[in-house]
Amino acid sequence: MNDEVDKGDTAGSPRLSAISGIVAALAGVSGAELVSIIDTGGPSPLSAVGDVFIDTIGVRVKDIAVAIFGTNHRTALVIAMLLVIGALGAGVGRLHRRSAPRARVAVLFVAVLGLLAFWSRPDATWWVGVVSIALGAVTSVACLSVLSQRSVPRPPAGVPIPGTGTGDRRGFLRAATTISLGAGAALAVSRVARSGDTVQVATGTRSLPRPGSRIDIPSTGIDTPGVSPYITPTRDFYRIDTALRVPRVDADTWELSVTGLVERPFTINFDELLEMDSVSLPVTIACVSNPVGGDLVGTAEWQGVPLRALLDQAGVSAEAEQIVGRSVDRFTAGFPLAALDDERTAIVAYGMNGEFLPALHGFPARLVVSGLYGYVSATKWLSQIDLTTWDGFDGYWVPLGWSKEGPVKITSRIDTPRNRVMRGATAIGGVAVAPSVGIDRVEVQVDDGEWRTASLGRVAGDDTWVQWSIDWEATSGMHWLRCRAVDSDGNLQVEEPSPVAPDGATGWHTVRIVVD
Ligand SMILES: Nc1nc2c(c(=O)[nH]1)N[C@H]1C(S)=C(S)[C@@H](COP(=O)(O)O)O[C@H]1N2
Ligand SMILES: [Mo]
Repeated sequence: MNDEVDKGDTAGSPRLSAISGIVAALAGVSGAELVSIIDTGGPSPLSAVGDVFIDTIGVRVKDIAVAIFGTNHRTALVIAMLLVIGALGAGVGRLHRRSAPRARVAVLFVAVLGLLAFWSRPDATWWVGVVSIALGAVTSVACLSVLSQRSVPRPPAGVPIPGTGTGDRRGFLRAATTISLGAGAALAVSRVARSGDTVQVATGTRSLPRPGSRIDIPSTGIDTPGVSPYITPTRDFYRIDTALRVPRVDADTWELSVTGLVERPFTINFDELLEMDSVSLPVTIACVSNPVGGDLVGTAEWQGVPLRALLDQAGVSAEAEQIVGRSVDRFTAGFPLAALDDERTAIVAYGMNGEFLPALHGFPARLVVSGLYGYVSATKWLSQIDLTTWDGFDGYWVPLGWSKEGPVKITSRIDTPRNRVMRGATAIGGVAVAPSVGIDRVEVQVDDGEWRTASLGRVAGDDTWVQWSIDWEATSGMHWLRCRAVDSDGNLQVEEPSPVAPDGATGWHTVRIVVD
């Protein structure tokens, strides 16, 4: 079992060298991540590299990630980065086996690249990058030499001493495990130190103003267990964005400007926005990446200023055709000005479910537009509303192959049952979405049976999804349940399945249920 170690190879086996390299790389990266928390307001080395990747080569990240992971491209990116770090580490480890100085040069090279990425971030403090990445590199080199010492078997001194190889392997394993655990702990600490970024926001002494008009949340009358609540609690609300690190915007210095094809461009600060007449109402928003039956959709009670009011204040020019939202993190999303013609709900929101927006959902302000997918409309960390012609600008996702217009498609989802139920009287239930139009009815089919019409919950208006439920006398065995919705204009949800790209998935949600 000690074949490799005992081959008389004085430099340790290639496999152990590669492992040493991977462990040393992880130690270096987590060391750098840990040190960088001296400035939680700035980037971490890993997030900086990820951001650079997204800004430059990562143009297809969303497509790839949707293909591999379904929806979450940030997870995909982090996993990809870890794989790359591991591969680089393995390479450096093997290089170290032949030449320790060369391995050190390789580490230095990677560190310099990391530093350049770090410095390229607008909110980076230059010396934090130097200190954290230098310490990370030193950690990595130190771990490399510790591990390589332990991966070299003692030279056979005439008579092989039984167990020697094992002892070496044990020493190596112990060191590698200790370092890996330390690296894991360092990563965990740095994540915790930065986790405040994702929820806390400094709202100063401000409190949410009283909305000038409010649409109250009805009691929907659907209490079927397992059906999604009408209002999605903020902590359960889906999150999609390209931000590896959630922008932390200072409410005291934040400004929103309305620019472009307007007669009177202007800029307001947070307090001025809060002073404007506001509305509060529930609106469902959805992600274009939501697969059939998926949960990248939610309904919150949004409070904010109608986009119309801000546009009227600026005086939209006749040539304007597109409203582009720009974010402090350079994300952009654009939709037709004509989308507002039918009094569609479109607000610059600063409140979500009775509180200021959490950082994750766009503090201090974001756009919420009923009936348009988030990628063309729902700009978080909003800093600018820019009016242009339709051809004058393409939002972030458009050049990446996503449709320029993104109306939300009619969808319906079975929330319950999802796997097994007991035989007898039960209920099938879920939600259906056609925001800004509204749902007329939801129909349910069991196996090849008749389509039956479900009862619908009460809604606050056409801007939200609707809960639905229908009784079912479940008989033993396996069953297929399907649902489909019809919107208030009489359009039936599309049966033909299509993928999320380029403009949203279609197909009737079907679940297989085992009845005991
Ligand atoms: N600044 C910024 N805003 C953004 C995005 C983004 O990547 N960056 N993603 C959009 C997309 S694709 C969606 S679906 C919604 C999601 O909003 P939520 O995370 O609050 O659910 O935000 C939109 N606003
Ligand atoms: Mo999205």
